[in-house]
Amino acid sequence: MEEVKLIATHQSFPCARVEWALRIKGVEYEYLKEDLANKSSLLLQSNPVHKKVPVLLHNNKPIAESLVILEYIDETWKKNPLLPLDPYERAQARFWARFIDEKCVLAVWGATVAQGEEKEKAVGAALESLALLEKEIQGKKYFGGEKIGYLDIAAGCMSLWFSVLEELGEMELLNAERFPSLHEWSQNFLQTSPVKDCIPSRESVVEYFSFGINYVRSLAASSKS
Ligand SMILES: N[C@@H](CCC(=O)N[C@@H](CS)C(=O)NCC(=O)O)C(=O)O
Repeated sequence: MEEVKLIATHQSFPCARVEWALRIKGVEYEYLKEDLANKSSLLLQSNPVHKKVPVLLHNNKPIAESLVILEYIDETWKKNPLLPLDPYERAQARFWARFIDEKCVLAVWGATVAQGEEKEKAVGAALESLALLEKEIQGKKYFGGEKIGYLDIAAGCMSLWFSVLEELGEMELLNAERFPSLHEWSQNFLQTSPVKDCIPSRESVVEYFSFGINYVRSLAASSKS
């Protein structure tokens, strides 16, 4: 009898990625809620390198890093494939997923916390990253075609989470005029199962990010004074 456990927090999009993938595959799992302010010894032992959630425990073997976990899930449970079957398309999906984590997320976070004269430049950098993704989704319902797949799951942060960052950072990024295809994708994505059944409330994400934004801004202010 196999055992699947997920160490996670509800407001985190890397954790949501793993939950969506497990649900698409129909894998039952136990949710181990982590308190990031007081990390459990299970988390510290399971992810000693980064000490971050999510961590998937499959028969007590830990796997960390959400994109790595998605590939593990896809290779372990074959039903409802997440990555495309064609090797070139698989490589492309992995390329864009890394782009989202390494460029887009950082650029949007940078634009959110930026203040004063740095704001315009930071928002410009975020828009540049998003424009590249707009080209990728044009003409498609989902990045994965007719169904959500690996890249849609990776891009899930662009739905609720980026929208909250836009609100808190007092900026408009992903609106329908500027990025019609990405905007439509985001609306479709939020309506799709299992996303709609497994997503944190907007209020809880606002609270979660507000803490981090205030912290980063206060560090920036004290380094200037
Ligand atoms: N690249 C990692 C990022 C994971 C990550 O940043 N997790 C955050 C929650 S969203 C965390 O555990 N933060 C705790 C910390 O930094 O101490 C992934 O995709 O899994």
